[in-house]
Amino acid sequence: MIKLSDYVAKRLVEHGVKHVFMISGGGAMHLNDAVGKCKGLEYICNHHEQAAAMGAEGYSRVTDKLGVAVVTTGPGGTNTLTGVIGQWLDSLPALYISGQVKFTTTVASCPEAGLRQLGDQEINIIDIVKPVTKFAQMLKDPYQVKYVLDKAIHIATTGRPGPVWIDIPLDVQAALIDETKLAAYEPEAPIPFRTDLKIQAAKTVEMLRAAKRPVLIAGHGIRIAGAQELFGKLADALKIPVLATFAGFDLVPNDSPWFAGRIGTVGTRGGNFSLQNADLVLSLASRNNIRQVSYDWANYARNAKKIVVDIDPAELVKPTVKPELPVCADVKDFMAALLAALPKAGAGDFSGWLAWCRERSVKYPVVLEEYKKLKTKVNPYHFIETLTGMLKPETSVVAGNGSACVCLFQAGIAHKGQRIFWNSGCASMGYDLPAAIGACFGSGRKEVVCLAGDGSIMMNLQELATAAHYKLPLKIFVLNNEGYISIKQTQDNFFEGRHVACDSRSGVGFPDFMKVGEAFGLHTEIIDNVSDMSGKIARVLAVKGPALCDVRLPADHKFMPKLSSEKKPDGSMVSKPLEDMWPFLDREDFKSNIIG
Ligand SMILES: Cc1ncc(C[n+]2csc(CCOP(=O)(O)OP(=O)(O)O)c2C)c(N)n1
Repeated sequence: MIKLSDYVAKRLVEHGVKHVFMISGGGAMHLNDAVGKCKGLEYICNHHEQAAAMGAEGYSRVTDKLGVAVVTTGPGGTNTLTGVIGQWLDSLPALYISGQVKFTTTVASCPEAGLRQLGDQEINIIDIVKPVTKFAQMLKDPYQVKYVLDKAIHIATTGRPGPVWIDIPLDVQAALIDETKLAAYEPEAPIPFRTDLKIQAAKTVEMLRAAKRPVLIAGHGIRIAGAQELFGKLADALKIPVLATFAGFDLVPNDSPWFAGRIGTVGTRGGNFSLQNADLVLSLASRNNIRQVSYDWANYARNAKKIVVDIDPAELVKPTVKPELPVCADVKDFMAALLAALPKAGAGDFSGWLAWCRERSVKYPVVLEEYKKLKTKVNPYHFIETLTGMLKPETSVVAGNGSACVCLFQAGIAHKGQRIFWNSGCASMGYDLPAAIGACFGSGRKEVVCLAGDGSIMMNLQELATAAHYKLPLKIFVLNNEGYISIKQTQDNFFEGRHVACDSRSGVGFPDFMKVGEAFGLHTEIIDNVSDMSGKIARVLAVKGPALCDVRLPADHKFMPKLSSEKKPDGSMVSKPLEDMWPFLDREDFKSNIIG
């Protein structure tokens, strides 16, 4: 006989799980004990369940494996929600195991009573997480433990991945079970796609041959499918411009001969000019979200026929982008079929078009010369280009919301094979530090660079203690613009510059980050001018353990270029198409970038 909690820990190891992000609690006491004594499992203690959830995500993003978090009843579960939602939206596999009060004191044991709570610190977590997980179940029958655990892990990691949740009452956690009598889970055979990939691939080749200006869009799903290498092969075979997406940023290294910019509302001019002049878009495993297609989605690649490949049929019939050729398939299978269908010489000679696209990025660089000449403080684009240019491919970069991800997406240098990521769909402040901690454990404690806004880091500041405790080689660069610049810009654009809840003058106070770093026992550095920026970055990177660098940015820097609405004289706002980014180009110059 074995205690159920010990079986759970053992089974996790059998599934290849090595790390568990965990915060202890009375409601999870048997689980905590089991994880703690299980050989082959290392538990990582965060200081907030949101951080544990985001840590599990960062871990999953660098390992391409399941992230696991164990939390307690009540707030232990509810604290994770923002992390869970991020994984739901960005399709990342994560398993949550929560402790629950004894079954006889759960509301679930007496649903007819209409109670809010029966047990101490009880909350019905399953009903709360159901809409944002692929599978969520309270384990009531101890003999179902293997079935439920195996099923949850299977569901989390197959198809379009996502988070799953198992809630285990205390009495079930403690139950003794006979391992030989456990119900087993046999995954159902996947429903075969009705899509005939040979036909779809042939159609794609036909459309490529008919095109003059095709582009390839690299979506985050390529990584989810484990198809990065195949994608590289496909790009080499097609020899057409490749555009990077917000969530798939690091799939296209800067030195790729096919790289033609980054697209979307905070993309680059080069990327968006290429997209908007295309006559064929082959979109691979990108969900074409609003940040990519803009609110003016009717004008998204308006002259292009669109082939959209997605594993989730719902993404192919949504109200925004309407593909001429929707392909519901695992992108890896589709790419293999396309490569097989493609003639040796590719689908045509697109070298002139490719050169045109690549020239746009040279003509309209993100990092302007004037940024490099600031007398005091540093410009975030200049800083990020310099920092990322100095990194080794094996250093992962994790960013939070705001300038950290926007400026990184626009100006960052991605090296081949490097992991650079943030959460796109949830875009929560507070993501950077805990996800970077998770990435550090996932990469075997390799160096991780964390880019955090001064606003964002405040939301999970307690995790500096986690970084310090585990002596992680984490290099935290706080992009300190004395407030929420993302919000300030919106208030400047839409509310005549009335600042509300975005900086110290409007209610948001900040600490001295050097002192904060010191208080947590981190090496600290400050970068407040360009003169020795590279030297100081190098110093931070050379630190063995965790370091915090306070990077002083102007308090009024702007995201540039950026898609903005135009305010008409009557006060109405008009959405601009993606190619017409702010600051608006001189009209003649603008027109010179529009073909036809
Ligand atoms: C949890 C959460 N609350 C609020 C927001 C709305 N929001 C988006 S960006 C931002 C400001 C972020 O400030 P900071 O991290 O300093 O980055 P900056 O915009 O200054 O670059 C806010 C408040 C959010 N994304 N997430």
